[in-house]
Amino acid sequence: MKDGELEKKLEEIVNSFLETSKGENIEVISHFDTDGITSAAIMIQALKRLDQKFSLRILKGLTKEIINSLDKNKIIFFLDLASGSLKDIQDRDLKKVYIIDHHEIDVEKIPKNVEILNPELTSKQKISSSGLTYLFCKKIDERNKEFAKIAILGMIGDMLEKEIDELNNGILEDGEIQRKRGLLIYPSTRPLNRVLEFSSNPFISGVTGNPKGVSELLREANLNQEEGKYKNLIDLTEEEMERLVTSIVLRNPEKKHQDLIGDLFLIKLFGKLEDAREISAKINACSREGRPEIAIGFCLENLEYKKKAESIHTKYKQQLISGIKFAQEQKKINGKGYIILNAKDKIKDTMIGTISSILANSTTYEEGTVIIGMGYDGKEKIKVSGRNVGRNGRNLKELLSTVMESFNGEVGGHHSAAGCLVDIKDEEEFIERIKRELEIEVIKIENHQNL
Ligand SMILES: [Mn+2]
Repeated sequence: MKDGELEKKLEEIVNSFLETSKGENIEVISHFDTDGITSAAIMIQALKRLDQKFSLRILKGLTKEIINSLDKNKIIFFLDLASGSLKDIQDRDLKKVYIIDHHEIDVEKIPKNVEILNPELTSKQKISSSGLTYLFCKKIDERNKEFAKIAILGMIGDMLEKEIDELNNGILEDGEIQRKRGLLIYPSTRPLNRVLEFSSNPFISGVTGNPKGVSELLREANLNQEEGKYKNLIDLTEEEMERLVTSIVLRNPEKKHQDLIGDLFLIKLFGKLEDAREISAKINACSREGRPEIAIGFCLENLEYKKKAESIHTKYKQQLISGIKFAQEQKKINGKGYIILNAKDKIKDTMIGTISSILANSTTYEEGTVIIGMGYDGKEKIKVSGRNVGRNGRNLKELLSTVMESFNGEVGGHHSAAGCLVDIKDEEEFIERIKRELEIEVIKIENHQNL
């Protein structure tokens, strides 16, 4: 590893942990996305190997209330979260806390009793929590090398796969991962027609969710069935791959050729080579459906959980495709520089953020357009997701915060992707307020350009 400082910290924290944890109860608390799930899966297997007593909790987010309910007699091990909650952790005065994370840190001084492994403190190197957890566990016991492939899934889940080489610590070799250049559509291990039909990222107009469109595209690319079956993406020759990419670019003129091509990673799971992006999406789907324990069991290569994870993922993909179709056909509020899609109960609240992102990534709207998606949560709230088309756009976190001053609810997210929860009773008023705000913004930008 290049970064000596991070390496030193790693050594320190491993030694501290081994000394402090013997015979103690450990509570592992991790984040519910793919990076958090894979971090937890690696950690609990390493703890089992140490014969360590532990419990595991997976959270959507870490709140002050949760921190204040933590057991003061346990050693708490946070993964992929907690860097932004150090103040609250200090106030709780816990026995001993370990944190492995890569998010921003909220205090200048690390509280006593807290040991933290986070590149933000040292090299600022881009690495997932799963990668850090892997390095931690490998330092504890060389045999934990077997979890390298799980660490790769977390890198991919956090879209850090371009940094894998930077890690330079043999993580790909450790995990016996195969890499191949190709079209970034997954799963590359399944027949082409199926993969294209369910491709949401990239979203291919006229092809995603449309079997007839899929056949047309494949015919155009001169890719034909062999013995009644299309080839798997991974098995295409370079030339065939090239023709396929060209046909896709023709349908999405704004997508650049190089954005569609990248590294495909194949990992061996349950004794079979699988596309790492597909596995990562599967883990994510389980968590988003509120079943993180299935995602964990799947990462531990438990066959029973594999079946459950697959059925959740299949359902999730179908919902996603029908959500996309709905979003395309549904009448939207079309303002100047913005689109509001109020899906009501037609798109689930857990799906509305993803669908808004897909709309923002499709080539339907001009750069700078704001996409606002709204979906009911089945209780009394509406989940609102804001996304910018392209890299330049308005600050959506600020925009939603301004609108939400008139309602009750918190805003989360950042510049180009933000969201909030609104009471259903405020639906109409919220739409009016946000329209007004979006229009003011346009006027401001236009004035600015006139100057
Ligand atoms: Mn992460």
